[in-house]
Amino acid sequence: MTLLSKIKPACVGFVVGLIASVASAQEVTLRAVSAFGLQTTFSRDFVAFVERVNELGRGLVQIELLGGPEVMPPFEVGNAVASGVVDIANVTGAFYGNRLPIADALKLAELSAAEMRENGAWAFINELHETRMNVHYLARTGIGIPFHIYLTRPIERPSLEGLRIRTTSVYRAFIEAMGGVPVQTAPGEVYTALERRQVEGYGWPAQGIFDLGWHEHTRYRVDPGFYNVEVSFLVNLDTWRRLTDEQRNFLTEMALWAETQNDLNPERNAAEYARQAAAGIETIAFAGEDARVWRGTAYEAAWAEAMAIDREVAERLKSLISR
Ligand code: 173
Repeated sequence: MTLLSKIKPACVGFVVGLIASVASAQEVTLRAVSAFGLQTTFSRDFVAFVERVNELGRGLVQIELLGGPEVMPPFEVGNAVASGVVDIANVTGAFYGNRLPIADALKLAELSAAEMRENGAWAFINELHETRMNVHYLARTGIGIPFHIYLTRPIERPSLEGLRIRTTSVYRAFIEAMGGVPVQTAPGEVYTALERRQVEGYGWPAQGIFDLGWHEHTRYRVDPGFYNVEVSFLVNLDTWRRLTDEQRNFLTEMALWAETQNDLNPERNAAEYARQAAAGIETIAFAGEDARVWRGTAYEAAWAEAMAIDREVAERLKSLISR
């Protein structure tokens, strides 16, 4: 053993102890980004969370929200929070498939956030994020909001044969199973893709199509919706470990508060559907067997994709997040 390797552990212990004691005495400021525009629907719960943290966390934890897609491309946000370029992020699994492909399957959850925390699903999801992506899984929002396919031309039956549909990993397997052609874009590119007629439709949740003006180019929404929106708060794991117990507990408490916002989603969905109807967007409402095929195919295609990504993890996830 060299002299250096003998003294190093002692030094590291001393320095770590020093940082921890400083941290306990000082307020820490976390740098945050959102994968969605700060003025738009899927940043709303995160912005409210940040405001609450900054109000109630004085002297303990503050969050500096740097911005949305104008400061970082949405598909880069996972890399940034995993590597510690930022400390905390508001992002969806579909945007960090490069880091943790199975995270896209979180859209298949049928339970409330509280139920998932209770039955071990949250612990498993957190373990996947901590061990495979170096992030702590802090909160899940979007539960209670289904996804839909929106179109510029009508369909008569549950088929997307020959249609180019804007996608992310959320809708890709479903669109393909329905005979459509998926075209991947970030949300910021949907308007232009519609305007230039590069796509005849797009996948998006029940809420938010007015945020970036897409209603101007949307004629139809297909019902029923499918899956459950998943937008989560991730904390860089090294940052998380450097915090004191008090800081971690406080952030967890704030995360639980953020998850109570999910209860507002049925009401928010209803308001959004009414607004779509008022804007002249017609509903193509499949019923009976057609509805069963539409929704059933969405779930079958997505679970098959999850099983192909990682069968063992997908099976366990399925048992934990299904009703
Ligand atoms: O961009 C998307 O359509 C997408 O994947 C998504 C996921 C969660 C919320 C909103 C959009």
